[in-house]
Order: sequence, then C-alpha cells, then structure tokens
Amino acid sequence: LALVDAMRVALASNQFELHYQPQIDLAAGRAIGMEALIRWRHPQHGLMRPDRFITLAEETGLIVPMGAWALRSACAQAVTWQAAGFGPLRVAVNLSARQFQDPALPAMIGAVLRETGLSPRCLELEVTESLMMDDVEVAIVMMKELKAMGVRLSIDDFGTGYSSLAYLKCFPVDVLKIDQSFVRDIEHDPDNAAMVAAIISLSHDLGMRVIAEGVETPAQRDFLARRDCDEVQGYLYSRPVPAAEFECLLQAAR
Ligand code: G
Ligand code: G
Ligand code: G
Ligand code: MN
Ligand code: NA
Repeated sequence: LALVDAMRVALASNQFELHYQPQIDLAAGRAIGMEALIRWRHPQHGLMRPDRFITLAEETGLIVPMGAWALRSACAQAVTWQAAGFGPLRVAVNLSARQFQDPALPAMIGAVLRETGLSPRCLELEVTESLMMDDVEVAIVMMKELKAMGVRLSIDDFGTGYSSLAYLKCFPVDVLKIDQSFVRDIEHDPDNAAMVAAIISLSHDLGMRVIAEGVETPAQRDFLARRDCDEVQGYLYSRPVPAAEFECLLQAAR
C-alpha cells in the first residue's frame, strides 16, 4: 500500500492520535495550556512522528481532513479537561499552508468550536512565517477573519522564516513562538542570547506574548525568566505525551 493510501486508511480507522506538550506560564509557574502534536500509531511501524508523513499529507491534500480531525480532537480534549476542573486550559493546534489557504477554514473552525463547546479564546492556531509569506495579502485577510472569531493566533518557529519585520505589525497575531534553535545555546552563545532578548522585547513592544520553545535546562528557563519571557515549552517540563499521561501531569500539579 502506498503511504498516501495507508494514511487515508489510518484516518478512517483512528490510527492517528494527539500528544500534548505543556506550555508553562513563567509568572504563574504552572501549565496554562498545551500544544497538540499529531502522531500515527502505525499497526506495523509503531508510533510515527509527523516528519515522516506531514509533507506527503500536505502534497496530497490529505492534510485538510487530517487537520480537521486534529483540530476537533484537540478542542474536544480541552473541553474534557476544563470540565474535569483543570482550569481554563488553552490548546494550540498547528496549521499547515494547505489548510491556511482553504477558504473553508474559518467555517470548519467555527463548526468545531460549536460542536465541542470550546470557547474561541481557549484555542490558539499556530502558523509559520513562511506560510504567511506565500501570499501576504491573502494571509492577512485570513488572519483577520480568524481573529474576528475570537481565536488566538501565534507565529510558530519565529525567526527561522523569511518574513520581513515590516510585515509583523500588519499580522494580527497574539503570540510569537521563539524557535528552539535560538534557545538551544542561550547560556553559551551570546548571539542567540541577544536574539532571544530582542525577540522578547519586540513581542512586548508590539503588544504580543512570547513563548520560548525547546527549553531543556533550568539555566535556559532562568535566562528566559530574567528577560521577561511569558511562557516556556520543552523537555525540561515534559516531552509531548499521550492524553492519559498529560492528564497525570495535570493531576500532579493540582
Ligand atoms: O511533534 P514534533 O515531532 O515531532 O512535530 C514535528 C512537526 O510536525 C512540527 O513542525 C509540527 O508543527 C508538525 N505538526 C505536528 N502536529 C501537527 C498537526 O496536527 N498539523 C500540522 N499541520 N502539523 C503538525
Ligand atoms: O510545531 P513545531 O514545529 O514547533 O514542533 C515542535 C517540535 O519540537 C516537535 O517536534 C516537538 O516534539 C519538539 N520539541 C518540543 N520540545 C522540545 C525540546 O525541549 N527539545 C527539542 N529538541 N525538541 C522539542
Ligand atoms: O519520546 P519522544 O518520541 O518524544 O522522543 C523524541 C526524541 O527526543 C528522542 O530522540 C528522545 O531521545 C528525545 N528526548 C525525549 N525526551 C527528552 C528529554 O527530556 N531531553 C532530551 N534532551 N531529549 C529528549
Ligand atoms: Mn508548533
Ligand atoms: Na516551533
């Protein structure tokens, strides 16, 4: 079976699942949300990470139904955890270019919010700079439409794309996510340290929040806290884990 056919079968037979990684608010010192990351539990090959199949899903258009499935599952899960008393948790879902260019995207998101009952302000949509730069004008129209629905928008992998800073003020986004490549050597590499400090200031000056990704050490966390970074995400707290395991993290922090 070709990979794309296997993916269609997988989607129809519930072989995809979401893993969740906590997003920690540095001031509050606890998880205030989570990023949902798709995995394929393949009957022969075991657990497959998205780098093995997302590109093909994008090329073949299968990312549209797959992305809709991911969004619906993530929103339903967030509602379940909110109802269990874990607080007003926010869930972040990654969008691919193909989804972002689909004029039916806002209607799909609206339907998912209605069906699951998730408050729009508890949903964050992650898009990359490169995706927005494909067609800047169209991207801005789409972002405004999504913002009007009340959802949050973040720029993922910020700093690695090729968007001009001049565009940043035209994008109605709420959050910048600092790419993990800048965070990795933050304690030793003065260039990365300067870059991260500058992105944090820039975010705040533009009225946005900022999340640092790939935080693996207490030293990295402390650097980010000193520089007033709002949130952190990374293996220091948890790798992306299945829903049941994530719920244990929430229980432990209660
Ligand atoms: O979790 P990590 O291995 O493994 O994720 C790798 C990449 O896959 C990341 O760039 C992430 O944004 C992307 N990804 C994970 N889940 C989804 C999803 O549901 N939709 C899309 N479009 N990309 C995803
Ligand atoms: O959506 P995005 O492209 O940001 O995907 C995040 C990726 O980073 C996922 O593949 C996730 O598994 C991975 N990741 C999350 N935390 C860490 C971390 O602390 N270190 C490293 N190396 N990767 C991480
Ligand atoms: O278990 P998972 O598929 O999330 O792991 C993905 C990769 O990230 C593996 O190479 C694993 O060794 C690595 N990894 C998982 N947890 C950690 C961690 O806490 N710290 C670091 N540095 N790497 C990790
Ligand atoms: Mn992401
Ligand atoms: Na990222």
